[in-house]
Amino acid sequence: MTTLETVLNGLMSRYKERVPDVGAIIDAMVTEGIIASDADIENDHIAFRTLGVPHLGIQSLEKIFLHYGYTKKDYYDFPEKKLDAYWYAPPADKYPRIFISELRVKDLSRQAQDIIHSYTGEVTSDPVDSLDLDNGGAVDHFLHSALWRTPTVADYKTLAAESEYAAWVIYNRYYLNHFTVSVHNLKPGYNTVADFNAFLEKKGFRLNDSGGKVKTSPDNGLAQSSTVARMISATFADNESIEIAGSYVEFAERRVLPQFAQLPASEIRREHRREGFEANNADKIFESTYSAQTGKK
Ligand code: OOG
Ligand code: NI
Repeated sequence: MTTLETVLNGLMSRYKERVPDVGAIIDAMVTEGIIASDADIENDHIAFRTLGVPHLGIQSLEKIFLHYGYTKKDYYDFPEKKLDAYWYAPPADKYPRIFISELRVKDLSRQAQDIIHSYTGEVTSDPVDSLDLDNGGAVDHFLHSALWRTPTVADYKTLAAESEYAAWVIYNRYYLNHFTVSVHNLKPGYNTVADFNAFLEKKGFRLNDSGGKVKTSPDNGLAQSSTVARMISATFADNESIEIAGSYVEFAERRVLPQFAQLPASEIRREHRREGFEANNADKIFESTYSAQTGKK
């Protein structure tokens, strides 16, 4: 196994343990006869959230994946949510793309900034710089260990009132935010996001409906949907426990580009389909962990 595979497998196994919908969706796909096993699922991309503070944020986390051969691609701006994001193309088609976002902490209120800095101030140098990136076990451990003390419920709630993204990261850190089932190579009846959504809802999964259940790019090339993150019981400082949003699952359909429309289906590969992401789709997908979605009945 390559170092990258060790790191990706580690991310997926913790994520599966924490997000019951992952196993439940895979099981439903097997039962429905869509796939034979989870090995048949193409992972379109995985996503991380970060805080834009000294020594952390995108500039720190991205070093891990750049080291494994990922290439930094387009920038996306989310003015209302105060986020920056980039996507990264993998070194080979068998690996997922990566989407990393970052909160513009400087744009928050003084109070929210002070809360965030009281935690992230414990990090006094870039932790990725002292990691041996060729040691997959060490990187896996890093991605799943605390960089700052466990937050208090009060701080979590104050942050959530201003930025649900900030609250999510202060507790969940680099836990995988989602993985993404690529639907366009599945069998007919399931190979569009609209059809796959119908299957998911029939099986009882709840979809994020912010901006509609199917989010489509203006060029019509990229359609996405996502489940609503389930609430998980989280232990905070002083052993206080409350329910907070965990992670979710996303679904993506990358349509064949117009210039390749004449290619026979058997010749269609990744490079013939719509690449990258779409800020308007992403803006709504972020809300899969927001209370407006998780709190809906
Ligand atoms: C990421 C939301 C955006 C996409 O594919 O556009 C996204 C997040 O919730 O952190 O995943
Ligand atoms: Ni995504």
